[in-house]
Amino acid sequence: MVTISLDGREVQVAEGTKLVDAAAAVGVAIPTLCYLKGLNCIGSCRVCLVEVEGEGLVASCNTAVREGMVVRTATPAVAAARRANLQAIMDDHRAVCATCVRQDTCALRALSSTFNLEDSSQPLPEKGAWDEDFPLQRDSSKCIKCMRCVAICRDVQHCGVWDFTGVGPFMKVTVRDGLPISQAGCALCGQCITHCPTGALTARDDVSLIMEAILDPEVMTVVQVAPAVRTAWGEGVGLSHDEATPGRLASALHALGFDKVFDTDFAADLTIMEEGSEFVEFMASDKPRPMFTSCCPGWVRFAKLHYSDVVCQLSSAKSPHQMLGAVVKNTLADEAQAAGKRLFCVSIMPCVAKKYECDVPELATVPAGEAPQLAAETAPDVDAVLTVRELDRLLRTVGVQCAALPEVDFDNPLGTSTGAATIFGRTGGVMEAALRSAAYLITGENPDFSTCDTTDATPEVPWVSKTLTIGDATVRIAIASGLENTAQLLDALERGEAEFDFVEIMACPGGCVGGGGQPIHFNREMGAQRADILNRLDNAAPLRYSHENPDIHQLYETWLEQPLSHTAHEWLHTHQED
Ligand code: HC1
Ligand code: SF4
Repeated sequence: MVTISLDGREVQVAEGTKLVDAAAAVGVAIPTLCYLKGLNCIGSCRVCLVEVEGEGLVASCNTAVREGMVVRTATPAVAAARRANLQAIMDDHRAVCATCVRQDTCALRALSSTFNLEDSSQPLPEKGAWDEDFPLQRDSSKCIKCMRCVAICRDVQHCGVWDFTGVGPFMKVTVRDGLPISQAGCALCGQCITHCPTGALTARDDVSLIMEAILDPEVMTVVQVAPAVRTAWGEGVGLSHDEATPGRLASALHALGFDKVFDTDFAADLTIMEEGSEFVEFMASDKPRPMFTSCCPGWVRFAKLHYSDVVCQLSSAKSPHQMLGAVVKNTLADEAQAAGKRLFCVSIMPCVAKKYECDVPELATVPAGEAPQLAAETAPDVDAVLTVRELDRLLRTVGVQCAALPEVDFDNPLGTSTGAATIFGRTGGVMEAALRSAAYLITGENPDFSTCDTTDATPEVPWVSKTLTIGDATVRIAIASGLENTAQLLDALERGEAEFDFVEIMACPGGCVGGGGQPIHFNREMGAQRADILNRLDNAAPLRYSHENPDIHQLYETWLEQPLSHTAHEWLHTHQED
């Protein structure tokens, strides 16, 4: 341990601790913009300046404690220097706060009022050219060159999409090698968006598409919400985690005017039936190990762009929201037609890559005579995807008083789900849900929950692994979240240093609870808090095994026969060659 004096207090912290963290440990919050603990400690914005006796002003994010250091964080000289640095940043930022989607979560805006900054007297930078159809949007005129996107994309997500050119005042953050963003290897995880301190990086806004559909009397709008949405949607509309229940979320979606409000959790149970059955067949085959989960589109896109050799080992099961879209388009077509309407499916997702996934051609249901209800030869299962941030903005725009809403059930028959489905939204959850049902399929008995427990999976470790005995079978599993962790796991598999039968990958650290479409916080504990909510919902659920969902049985009886049937393949599995 090292002892320093901080604002006259004696503070003891571990060797190597940065001054900014030593101060935080005793409740002294030093303002920062470019800093990301353990990731981006470059001292470039110089907003975190503090005074060190004998040294003058230093950036507290890249200065480690030394024995006997005397540090002052709150003096007029420190404040004046921080303000001057902030003003220089503001002078080069197109501060159009009134219309910026990040106005409530912009770190620069929050500091600008604290430090009483002035509007820039210089010509505002121009917004650079960008592909407006791409789900990830960038406005370079709002970039403050903090390099957080560069660090997160390179070091946590293994994609290295962002780079910079020039130095000093001429420095610019760019897409690597001057490539168009669509060709730069972006997995669309959205982590650069949630780690950007300003409005420079955002997700494509699709709210107007949904408003048009809701207002069109000839459209039957169907909405579904992902597992991880229920943990976070209240954050952007002023509800506590306790107030923001799934029942109030269903109510809020009705208040927005959606005709049917379904739950992606239903389809997560369906995914387990299909993927669990696929896994049981896979275990009896001599196919190359492992089989990878395929429900995370950021991971699937990453595999296609960066590790194409493993694409053939992905489960062919579509992701739950695509499955639900296919079920809706096939089973509600007659009802919509009788009402003289066309179906429009909307998914509310904690994810940016889902905006891309719903446009992937090989995920569309191909009727080929099997599904004559569909008017078109091929039609998207899901017509539009909104992030949780867009949902929250829509609720605020429409003026839905969420706190006053009653709690209601999701509509049926596509609204019933089990606890197994709920935990899809955190790292390890898909694996755990699949094992609960795969064990039943193999042994005819439900396994003990502790056998399948994956709550030790965290974003911090490259992967967690276990070897389970299920009946006569030995099953080696691994779980990774975050794409750098994923890359390390794939490299170990490639080198023969690890061997598994079934691997779950989630692109975002911690899984969908930390998704790139979730409300933005600079509190890195938030992902774990949201995961706890999912675990609590699972523990409290009356049904906790996907194969016990009665409405899933009904769906098979009425439409699909059994898992992996011909119709199940038509509706619920990808039709890709690669
Ligand atoms: Fe996910 Fe999924 S768990 S991918 O992480 O398989 O986004 O929540 O919706 O579809 O169910 C995201 C979450 C989500 C799908 C499910
Ligand atoms: Fe990198 Fe993910 Fe951002 Fe794409 S979305 S640039 S992969 S951090």
